[in-house]
Amino acid sequence: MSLDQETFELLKASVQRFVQERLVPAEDLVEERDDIPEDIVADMKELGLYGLSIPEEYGGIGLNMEQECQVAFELGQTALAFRSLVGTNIGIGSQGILMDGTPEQKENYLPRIASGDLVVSFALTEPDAGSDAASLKTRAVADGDDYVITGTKRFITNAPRAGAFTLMARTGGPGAGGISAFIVPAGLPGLTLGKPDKKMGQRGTRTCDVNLDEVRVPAANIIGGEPGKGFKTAMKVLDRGRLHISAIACGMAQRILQESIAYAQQRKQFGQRIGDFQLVQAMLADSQAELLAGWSMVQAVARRYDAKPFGVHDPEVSMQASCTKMFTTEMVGRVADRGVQVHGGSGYISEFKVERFYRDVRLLRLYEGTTQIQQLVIGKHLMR
Ligand code: COS
Repeated sequence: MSLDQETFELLKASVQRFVQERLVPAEDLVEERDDIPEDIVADMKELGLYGLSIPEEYGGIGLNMEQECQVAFELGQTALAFRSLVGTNIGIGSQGILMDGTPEQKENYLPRIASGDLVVSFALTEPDAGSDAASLKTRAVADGDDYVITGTKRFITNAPRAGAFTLMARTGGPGAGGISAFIVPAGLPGLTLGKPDKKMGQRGTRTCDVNLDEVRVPAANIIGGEPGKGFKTAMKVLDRGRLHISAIACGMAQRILQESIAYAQQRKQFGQRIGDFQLVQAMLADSQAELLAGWSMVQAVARRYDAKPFGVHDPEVSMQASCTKMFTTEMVGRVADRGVQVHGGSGYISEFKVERFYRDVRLLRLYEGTTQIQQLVIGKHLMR
């Protein structure tokens, strides 16, 4: 699956324009309101952003991973809340259904996910199960043709907007083999949302707990129809998500570098532009070189991802996706830190965008697997 090159270039150019002309000017409003204005949500739907990765037969745009990363790079160049809004439909919320869903589940959900009429969230993390995802406690107990689900899911991105959740729950014994992935529609009796999380950054991104108190879900909503496969589905989804996040990290590094260069070009000290001082140039040079390294990794690994059969676990590609997520998200942290440094005292003042981006990028090293989890995936693969 991929979009032909000519159409893809047109799409990329319109996303670039949209980011620069529509999203960048709205950044302060999003920061202030901690929400994305509905007219922008509507424009994002109109542009097809919710359906970037969904095949054309289900009404999406049908990008392959390499193309998705290029678009994600563009979306990464503005407040990360905009990307987050569409991110779960493009990635972690939808891909389990696309990879492992039954034909009926795909027909039923993917067209609405692609159009953005249905927002779908990914619910894996729990109060006591984060990095150790296989230890999750949410229970799904078989009862006739249904399962009755009880538990709490934590930090669920887009939960307040979600119409459905790709939700992992335990149908069997302990460990990974006892986990199943369910499609859980929002609004079922017993499903309630916690209060909005107050976060360090990424204002405008909505996250909260999802509480399930004996929520009755048809057995037909198990992704793929067969219990016990949910952990693998979640891991495959995260492999893909980790590449997407890597592209976002590179986009944001590009934006911070641009902000830093612009500042270094206009700010004068000791009678000249600070960018003419070699110590400032060294910071810019380090950021540029690391960004190039990270972006080269993303593109190379995304191509390898596309070369394997879709939805099939290739441990080598998983390991490379972890390398890429580890490197790029740590890289953007360093780029943001240098960005603040180049801005001097102004970098600590919220009027300048780098102050906000510095906080925003901190999350990239945490979600979809911390840096330490990526190290474990890489290390375990090397020691097989
Ligand atoms: N794709 C498909 N299957 C995978 C996989 C992948 N990327 N990684 C592991 N598996 C399979 C394994 O092959 C194994 O299958 P078998 O039992 O048939 O051999 C099964 O899943 C269990 O794997 P493993 O034993 O490696 O699981 P662990 O419990 O050791 O967990 C980590 C592995 C730590 C890597 C996993 O729990 C993880 O990624 N944690 C972080 C979770 C995360 O990113 N959370 C963020 C929440 S979303 S914002």
